[in-house]
Amino acid sequence: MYRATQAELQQYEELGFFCREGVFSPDELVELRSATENVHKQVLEAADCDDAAPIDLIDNQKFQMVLGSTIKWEWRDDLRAIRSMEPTAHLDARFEALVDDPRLWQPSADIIGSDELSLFSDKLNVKRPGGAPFPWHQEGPYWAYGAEDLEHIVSALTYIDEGTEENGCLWIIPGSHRHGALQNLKNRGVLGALYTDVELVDEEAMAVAVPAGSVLWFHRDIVHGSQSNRADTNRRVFVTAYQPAGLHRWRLDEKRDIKRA
Ligand SMILES: O=C(O)CCC(=O)C(=O)O
Repeated sequence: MYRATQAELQQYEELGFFCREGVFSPDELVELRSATENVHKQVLEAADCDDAAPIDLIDNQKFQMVLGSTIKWEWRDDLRAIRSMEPTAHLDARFEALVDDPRLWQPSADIIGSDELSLFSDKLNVKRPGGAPFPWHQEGPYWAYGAEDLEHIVSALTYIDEGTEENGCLWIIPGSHRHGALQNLKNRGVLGALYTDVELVDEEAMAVAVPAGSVLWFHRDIVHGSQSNRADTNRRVFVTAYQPAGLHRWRLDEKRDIKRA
């Protein structure tokens, strides 16, 4: 019913992505925003507890394990906010249900070429006003450490808020997935190993400016990143990555097959 069309599959192959607008209704978005803020509140409260795990500083960026999730905190000290966290769905039933939503998994199944899927990862990107940029990178080289079937993983980004250039929407380099895993940045600390040297890419970058409720599917090797949020509103995205059924989740000793209605 929500199957990927031939035109979408062709665009995915040629450009490494496709987008559908109007997948989630305004009422559903109200619930997803409430789920996001519920998760954010739980994490802040747990991180404030005396027995919270210590913060790890990697290249001056703050990481912390909270409630079974790896939290990447905002760079700015005055902005006490999550920048990104993985996994997320276990902290709110509405995200858990989203993982099994056929509007996400059916087109993903068509891209992967398998109708039985499992969840590879689920991540929440919360970009508050003033939230930090995300350097150019590819998922593939990062996932290569631990994925059981790297070639068959696809990401689906659910836009809980609209993405605009002002609020730090995603930027992608269409067609860059065709290069496979690209050279990473040298002499840029530990995290530089995860960032792509875009000097070596000829294709032009484009901003993915889309309304709230859209879903973007993209290839693991497409080069992407984002700028800071210069707007006075949030830019929140939930990212699910799917893989064939029966495989372990990203860095978890657990499998989670997709439940078909
Ligand atoms: O949401 C963003 O700003 C970019 C995040 C990103 O690139 C990612 O989650 O892989």
